[in-house]
Amino acid sequence: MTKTILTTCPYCGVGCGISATVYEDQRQIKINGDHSHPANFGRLCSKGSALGDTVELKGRLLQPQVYGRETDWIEALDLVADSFKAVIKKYGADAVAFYGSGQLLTEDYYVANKLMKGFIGSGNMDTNSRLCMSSSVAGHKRAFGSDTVPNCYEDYEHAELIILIGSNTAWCHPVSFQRICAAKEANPALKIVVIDPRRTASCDIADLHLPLASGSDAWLFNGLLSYLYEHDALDSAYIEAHTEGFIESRDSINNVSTVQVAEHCQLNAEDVQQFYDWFVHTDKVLSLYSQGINQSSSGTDKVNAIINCHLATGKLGKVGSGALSLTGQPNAMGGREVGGMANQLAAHIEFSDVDKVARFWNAPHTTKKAGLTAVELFDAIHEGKIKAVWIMGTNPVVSLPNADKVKQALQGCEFVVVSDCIANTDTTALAHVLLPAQGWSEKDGTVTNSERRISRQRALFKPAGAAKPDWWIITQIARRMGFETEFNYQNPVDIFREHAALSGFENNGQRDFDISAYAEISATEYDQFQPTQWPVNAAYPQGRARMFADGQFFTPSGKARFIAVTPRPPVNQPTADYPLILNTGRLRDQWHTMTRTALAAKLNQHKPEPFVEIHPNDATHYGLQANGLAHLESQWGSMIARVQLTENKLGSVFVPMHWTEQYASHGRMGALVNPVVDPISKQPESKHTPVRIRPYTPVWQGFILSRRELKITDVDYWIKSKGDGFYRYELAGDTLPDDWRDYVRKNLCNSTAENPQWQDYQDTAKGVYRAARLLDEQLESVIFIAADHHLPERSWLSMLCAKAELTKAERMALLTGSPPVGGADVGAILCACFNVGEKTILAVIKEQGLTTHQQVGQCLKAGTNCGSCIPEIKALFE
Ligand SMILES: Nc1nc2c(c(=O)[nH]1)N[C@H]1C(S)=C(S)[C@@H](COP(=O)(O)OP(=O)(O)OC[C@H]3O[C@@H](n4cnc5c(=O)[nH]c(N)nc54)[C@H](O)[C@@H]3O)O[C@H]1N2
Ligand SMILES: Nc1nc2c(c(=O)[nH]1)N[C@H]1C(S)=C(S)[C@@H](COP(=O)(O)OP(=O)(O)OC[C@H]3O[C@@H](n4cnc5c(=O)[nH]c(N)nc54)[C@H](O)[C@@H]3O)O[C@H]1N2
Ligand code: SF4
Ligand SMILES: [Mo]
Repeated sequence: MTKTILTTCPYCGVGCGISATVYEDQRQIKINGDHSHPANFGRLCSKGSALGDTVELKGRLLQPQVYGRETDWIEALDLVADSFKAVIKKYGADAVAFYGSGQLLTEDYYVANKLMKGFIGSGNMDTNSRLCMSSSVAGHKRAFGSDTVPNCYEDYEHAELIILIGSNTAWCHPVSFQRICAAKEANPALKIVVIDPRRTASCDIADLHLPLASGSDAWLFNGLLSYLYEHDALDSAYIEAHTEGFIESRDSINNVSTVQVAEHCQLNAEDVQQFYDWFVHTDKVLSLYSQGINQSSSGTDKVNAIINCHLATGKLGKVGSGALSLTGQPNAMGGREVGGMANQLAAHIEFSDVDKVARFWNAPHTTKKAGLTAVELFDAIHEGKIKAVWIMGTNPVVSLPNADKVKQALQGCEFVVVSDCIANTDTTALAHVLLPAQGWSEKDGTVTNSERRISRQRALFKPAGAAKPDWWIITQIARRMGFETEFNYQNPVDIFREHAALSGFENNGQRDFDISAYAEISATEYDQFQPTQWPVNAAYPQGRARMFADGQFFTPSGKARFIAVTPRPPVNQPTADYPLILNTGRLRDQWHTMTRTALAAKLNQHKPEPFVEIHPNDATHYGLQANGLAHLESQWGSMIARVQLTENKLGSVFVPMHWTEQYASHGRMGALVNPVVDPISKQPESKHTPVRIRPYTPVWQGFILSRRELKITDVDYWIKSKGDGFYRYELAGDTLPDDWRDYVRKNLCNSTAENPQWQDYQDTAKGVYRAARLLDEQLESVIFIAADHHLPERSWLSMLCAKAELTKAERMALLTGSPPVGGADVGAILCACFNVGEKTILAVIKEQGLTTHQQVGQCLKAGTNCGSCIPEIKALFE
């Protein structure tokens, strides 16, 4: 029996609609893009397309646990409610905290915030959005008087100049990137500027890449404002009618020249000039920005420096023109709506209006003061001021800066509760109570994407094990804490109705977030909800695509505010001890701490191991070899990563944020990141930490490919990666085992009853050992050991692991690690959708004389589904 259900992707803030064909009996789904969804019109990226591979039950948290023991819901809920009550009674409400996530659904988030702020009466509800969007929120509020994203995705198709600022859209918002690529193909006059210290995949379509010095964006945009003024490019009528503070912000800038800007930002003056000229001479300019702007100790100022330029030219909230902060998480925007952040109340109500919320909720103890923000909150846990914490849908031991301190904080905390859908994460490892949450495909509710569009996530399967929806778990605790009537919801639509009603409560057009049209929504209407952009109220019953086109803002005067920005460099500058700048960010095929994407073999092929990108000259300077291992260290912590040489900026290295202790022994990069925050938004400076680097030279290196998952322990460095039908382990050791055969027997064979066929080969002088085990003609496992990183490619052997039977030639060639003559080695997989390797692509390019990625697509299908690999395919032509 199959059924087709429309739902929304649980990954990035593009918020793509999915049409899922569900095979309930087998717990399987077939994923397609939803052609009717206005965020993606049927397109999906590699991560969305691979969702079907992440719904397996292996590794799921399926039963509540208290102190390491499985139990039922009643014991777990009672324990959590009683423990929170006891702490509050003894130490006060501010001794407890919730730490939530932009991956909760709006309904979950709403009740968590209501419980903490309204009924426990503390502001200590913060969220991982603090690490993500808080600078944008603060910047919006300063400029517009409200946290409003003015523009919408349709503007991609109308813009004449698109500026990507600190955003690797190609990898992080791939479907938006595809829309921009299509817009450029349709209109070759559309110009794209990428502003990023790194050369990223997004630069592939750039007419101009400005590889500015890390953290120097405010200089660049202040320079632009000055240039607009000097070149008579202001929209004076707009400034006069719709803004305030222009003179102050212009005067604060002091007429910087493009040459000065270029010098400061370490850019080419002609390039800066070109960028400024395009801004001046283009009517429809769209700025898209993300974490290269937000994650900074002056992130809020940078957001305003960008918005200032749009206000000065009246290019805001108009068709094809404006500023659009790309939200990261699927429900980062929903979290802002419900007041998920410690300094915000529900429905975009400020603390100055707390009385409104308190009356609406009938909650006289609603907190009147903001709570602690993420970094402060975990510091307070570390200091013992917060004694009980409940973490929901986030993995702070990995993702917070100074993550070793976060780990210590939780280790020392009296009572740690974690709700997650995955059993083993670096954070669940430290919990006293684990609450199994339903994950995507089971839960039901709403999310809001980057363009303010509310969509439904719908349940596809019956709940797994004893897992419950987050809203249910939270309301059960609330009821046990004595708030039965206030949390008496039966299903998500009850909560959504209340959320909608609060948005309209005593609003009178004063607050941007107003979805009061849904205050009485019926269960059927909620079931059939069509993706809609807020506000949705009497004035805009069908929703509203763009805001502020009329020049009306939510400040007391109704005018937008210019903010005078004095650029500041990142707080911690490189020193002789820590001479390099560590930049961190995302990869195309992994989502954050990999708890879900690492389950999909397809998504692990692109980049299977934590790595550090470094310029070849820096690598030489620090004695590093390509593909060797490196030890990175900051004042706060350390890690080990594989060296990748790239045309990175000199003096700067890049490390992906994704690896955890579940998948790598030394890959948790959060340990290194400086815990410096923006004074206004309190967002951490995750893109800039001084570090040092040196080669890590173990005595041996090697890899194992095994059909069975292994438990590899006595080794100094390991990583684990799930492949298609096998597991891959990369290993390194500081001491040689006495006997490799013993080592192999211990680590690779877990049953003496097995009677495998062994082949092995040893060259002790060279430090080489290789062994392969066959079981019934199938390759069961291989191990390759060398004195350094010079080992055969994994791709051919990986392919053999997935084969039902090896040919004689393959068996003969096994221990060489290379295919027999005529056998195919596909190389590293570039196209995750169709499993096409680099070597295969290179071969057809050469054999058939191909010149475009479209031709490669015609031959091999590579790049024709999600398109995320197109930049890399194009790079092969060079
Ligand atoms: N594949 C994938 N997609 C994702 C996610 C994921 O985990 N994986 N996560 C989602 C989430 S929550 C978020 S927040 C978004 C983030 O989306 P992005 O912000 O696009 O992603 P990042 O890689 O964190 O950082 C973007 C770029 O900022 C650059 N940068 C660093 N310092 C500076 C600077 O000083 N100035 C400028 N201009 N740029 C700088 C980095 O080099 C990097 O290329 O992605 C979302 N999409
Ligand atoms: N150095 C550095 N640090 C960063 C960043 C960076 O660029 N550099 N980026 C920052 C940003 S922008 C972000 S958004 C954060 C992200 O960082 P995190 O939020 O820590 O990362 P995730 O892996 O998304 O964690 C989500 C957790 O929730 C679980 N989960 C999934 N669905 C559900 C659900 O429905 N209910 C519950 N209860 N649990 C669920 C997942 O299994 C996972 O354990 O990292 C931040 N940290
Ligand atoms: S772009 Fe990819 S990850 Fe983002 S919502 Fe769409 S399918 Fe999901
Ligand atoms: Mo994020």
